[in-house]
Amino acid sequence: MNDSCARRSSSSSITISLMEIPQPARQLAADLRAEIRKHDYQYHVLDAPVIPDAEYDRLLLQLKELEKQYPDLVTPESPTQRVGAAPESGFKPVRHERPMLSLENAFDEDEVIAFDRRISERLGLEDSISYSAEPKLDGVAISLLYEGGRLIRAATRGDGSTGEDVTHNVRTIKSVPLQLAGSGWPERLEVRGEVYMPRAGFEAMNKRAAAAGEKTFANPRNAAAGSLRQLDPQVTANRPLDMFVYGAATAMAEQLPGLHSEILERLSQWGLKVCPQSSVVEGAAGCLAYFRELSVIRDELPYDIDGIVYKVNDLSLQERLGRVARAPRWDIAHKFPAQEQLTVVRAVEFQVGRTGAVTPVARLEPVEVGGVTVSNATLHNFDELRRKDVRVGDTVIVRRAGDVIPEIVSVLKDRRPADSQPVELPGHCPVCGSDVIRPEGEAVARCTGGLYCSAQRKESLKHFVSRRALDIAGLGSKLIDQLVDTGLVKSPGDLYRLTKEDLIELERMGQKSADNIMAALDKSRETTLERFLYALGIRDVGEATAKSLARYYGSLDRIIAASEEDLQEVPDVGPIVAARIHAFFSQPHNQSVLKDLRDSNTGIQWPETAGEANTSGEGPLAGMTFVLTGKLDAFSRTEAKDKIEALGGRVSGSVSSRTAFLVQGHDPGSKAKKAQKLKVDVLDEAGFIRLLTTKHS
Ligand code: D41
Repeated sequence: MNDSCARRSSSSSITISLMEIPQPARQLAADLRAEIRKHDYQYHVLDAPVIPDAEYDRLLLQLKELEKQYPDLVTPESPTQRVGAAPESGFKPVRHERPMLSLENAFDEDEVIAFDRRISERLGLEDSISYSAEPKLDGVAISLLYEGGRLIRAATRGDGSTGEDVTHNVRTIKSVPLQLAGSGWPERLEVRGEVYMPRAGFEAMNKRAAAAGEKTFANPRNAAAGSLRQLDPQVTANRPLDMFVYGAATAMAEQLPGLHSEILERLSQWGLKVCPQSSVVEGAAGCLAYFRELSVIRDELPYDIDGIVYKVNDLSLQERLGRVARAPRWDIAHKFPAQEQLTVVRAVEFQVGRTGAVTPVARLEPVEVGGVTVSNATLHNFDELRRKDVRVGDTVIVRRAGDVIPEIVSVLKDRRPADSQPVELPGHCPVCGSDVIRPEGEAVARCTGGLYCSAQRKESLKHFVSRRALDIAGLGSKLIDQLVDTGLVKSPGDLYRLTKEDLIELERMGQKSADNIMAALDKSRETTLERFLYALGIRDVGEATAKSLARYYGSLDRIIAASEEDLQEVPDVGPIVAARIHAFFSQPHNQSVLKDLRDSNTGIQWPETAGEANTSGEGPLAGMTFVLTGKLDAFSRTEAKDKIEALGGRVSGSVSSRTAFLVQGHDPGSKAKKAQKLKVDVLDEAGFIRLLTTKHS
């Protein structure tokens, strides 16, 4: 297509402006557009990009520059023109040239068989009928109008006769060609399809919205509809929309093939995106086999579908069948069992997980959702419970998708009992009675019971015995459950008081396994401080932090005695982790578990050392702690740290009264303020370099 012929809207004289644009520039613009269109098609329609994104961006930029230089070169179909201005008068009504018909539904196999039989009888055909079977996308039905291969209008279905003009928004969908590819399209072509939002894009978008405190969408369908209803196309352009087309119509029907499946193929050749799962099947049996096949892979598809549409493939047969009221006789939508159902909340309970996270769970009046009985639904965390405002007695919509835990989508507020009360977060753990705390700014509430809380105990024990902790081979997850359920083990110390006789009593436990476990327990008694610390399962104390703590203090008693401020001297321990460690050792329950592990005859031991904190290193900066903040010109953070350590000094992550110097670069953070408050000496970069060089010599 020659783009220079495409100018229709400019009021200036075409002859003059064409003369102003040198032929090579026009040619370059045409070439760039063809190239970009090809890559748009590869990327957005075929999902198979052939060039890196950066290369694509370069092509687009080149075209933009060219169009800036020669504004008359710009055409509405140029790939640079997807995002335009908002329509001044909102969404104008559009009368469809041919009504957008609706689909009849079939809810089970018998209805599909009856549909097929009706068609055969009506047509008086003995042979089985060929159908085009296509996934039924759960999105928004849209009509695209192409004139001379150019997209001139996009409209919603509306009531089927009149929809809304959403051209400005549909143009932003990259898989919708502004200009058809190839050749042979009818002069005026109407294409119909479904605009949808792929699940991954939907989830990412909702996550961002939730993080920004904005409204989230209940499902991809609502998100797609909401995105198309934006006045500002810039907003729509940032929404991950996509479109599959499923049909075409034109005044000159002879310009299109005679089979629906061939029309889909033709649309695909013209650069439109057709659902790749569409397939031609024979008779009712073929339809049902296809339906079962798709049911199996449904959850793996990147988009939501709510059923399968079967269409008589032969257009001349479609014609003979005609339609009833607003629905054709030649197609039917076979719906999947609903993924959402209404039910009533019996209770809201709180479950305690491994790290003490207290999670609200709704106990529901059992209801069948998509073939599975559901009686519990997660509410994720307390914020979510509050946002959805789920109360006991509420009628709610529950959704079950794939294997994920069913969740509550929303509450039907108008069915709420008059005396209902909002659910409160329990102040004490429902399992062990310890305080439940919910730090400001955190969504998760936690039981502070630690190793004492029986709900956390099993999981904590599993962590305690795990390979990177005390490494007690043979004590698997099932065994720990049994040991806790039988009451044989209540805390880690109990593990070391187990006898072979205790173990033999357990299910599926032979002599040999029991011997092996006893040996593994014995072996684990000789450990290291760092493994032991890690095994305690203190929140945010992973292997690396455990190692730092062990190396810095060298002894468990010194760690227990350390103040929050002291703990921040440990490399890589900031205020939050320091507070966690301190809180852990302050809990009476944890103290008694530790006392048990150390005092009674568990026999656990590890070598202790004086610890780096107490050994004055060698070198001119020995005993001095530095804190780095802001950006230095001459060194990276790591280089600065290496230099300090080479001279015997230490680098800490946070400022305390024990900090010798704060080294301050550009754009310092909150550490500078804290240093000022604590009257810690501050060195700028020049001062720091001077210190390094004078101490060095
Ligand atoms: O995927 C869909 N949602 C879908 C919708 C589809 N694959 N095919 C469809 N075919 C039609 C006819 C046969 C009437 C052209 C449809 C729809 N209609 C449709 N979508 C919304 C209303 C009607």
